[in-house]
Amino acid sequence: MIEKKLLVTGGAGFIGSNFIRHALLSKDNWEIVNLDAITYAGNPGNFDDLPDGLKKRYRLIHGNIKDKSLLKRLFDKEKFDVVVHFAAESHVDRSIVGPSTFVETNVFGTFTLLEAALKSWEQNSRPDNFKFLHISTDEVYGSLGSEGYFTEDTPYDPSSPYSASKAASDHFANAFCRTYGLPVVITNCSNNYGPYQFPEKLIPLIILNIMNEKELPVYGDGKNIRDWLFVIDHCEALFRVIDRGIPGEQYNIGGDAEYQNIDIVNLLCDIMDKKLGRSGNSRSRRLIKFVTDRPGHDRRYAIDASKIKQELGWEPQYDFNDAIKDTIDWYMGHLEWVNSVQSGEYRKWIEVNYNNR
Ligand code: NAD
Ligand code: TDX
Repeated sequence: MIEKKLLVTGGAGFIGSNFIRHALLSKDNWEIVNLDAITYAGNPGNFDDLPDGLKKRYRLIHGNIKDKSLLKRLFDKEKFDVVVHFAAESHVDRSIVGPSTFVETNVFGTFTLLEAALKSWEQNSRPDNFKFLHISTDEVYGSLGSEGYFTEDTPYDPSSPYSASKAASDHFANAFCRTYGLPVVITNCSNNYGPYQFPEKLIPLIILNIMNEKELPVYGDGKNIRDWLFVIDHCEALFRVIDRGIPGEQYNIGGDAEYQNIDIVNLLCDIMDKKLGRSGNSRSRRLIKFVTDRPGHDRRYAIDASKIKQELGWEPQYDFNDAIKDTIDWYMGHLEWVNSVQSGEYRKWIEVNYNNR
């Protein structure tokens, strides 16, 4: 019997499709409707290999979170228990080249979705079990120096148009909770890695460039630090928040796995060289190229995840050194997926972002 009906937005993207896949496999009483605009980052085929039995509890609706009348029809027809809002423009470099879509999708889109959810929640007599889960990022907190961690009380201080748009959407999500009582929970997660990540992001980009013996672009001095979390650990944290998260609360999620970018790139080179039989002069480290830094590049992110650990009992299960090897294997074993996402649009982006660095 279906116990929860979820509206997942952006479920054809990296984290959303891992979330849906993991939910269909491990929560047999959840039904999922995926609303996704299928931008360059969305791949409806990410679920093709799932057994038909699981896919009976899944539907894709190709549509935009900015489409007010579509949202009204959807919320009127379906009685969702939970909204999990992933849909966003998510790449910092793209937000530097073209910030306006980030405002449109991340700010206006989130606002439109919040309004539709609020109307539906009120029309259905404000059901107690309803929850709106807004997926945000640690980037809203800005940059850390060499010490300290982001807690839920760290003031927002976004640096890029991407993080500014996510911060604005978090403020609207909070405001809908405080002003109208909509049961909103916000999560702020650190950098994810794993299967199905669009190869504009550091880890899949470097894996594919190593495979194809292309330059490995490292921004600035390569010493910027990110706190990496395997995507399934993020999904498990979100399951806890759906089950037990308190409306009005915010939860930081992170992997306690801080690495400098250059160390990640070196590690990927070394692991892959063993697989590809490269040594001596053909070692992949020869491909590393330090390029012009990203403007406004945050130096360090590091999450203090003690609140979600203590209050909701979540702990990351995947060790970075193991899960990064599985991630490499996934990309090397899914070249068809890789080819399908490296469309003309992708090649255009690589040219725009890297040609004059
Ligand atoms: P992604 O870019 O891989 O996927 C985004 C998805 O949203 C795509 O399927 C795209 O088609 C869809 N989408 C974009 N605009 C839309 C619109 N207007 N209407 C409907 N669908 C639309 O992103 P991701 O990396 O999976 O990130 C998902 C969420 O998690 C984002 O909100 C992001 O800010 C947040 N987040 C990401 C990370 C990370 O490391 N990737 C870390 C923390 C938080
Ligand atoms: O070619 C590159 N070279 C490079 O040195 C790219 C693409 C990135 N980098 C650096 C920039 C960052 O310091 O690597 C680090 C990671 O970069 P990204 O993969 O672009 O991620 P980041 O900017 O940290 O943001 C990611 O984590 C937080 C996601 O893209 C966001 O959606 C999420 O909110």
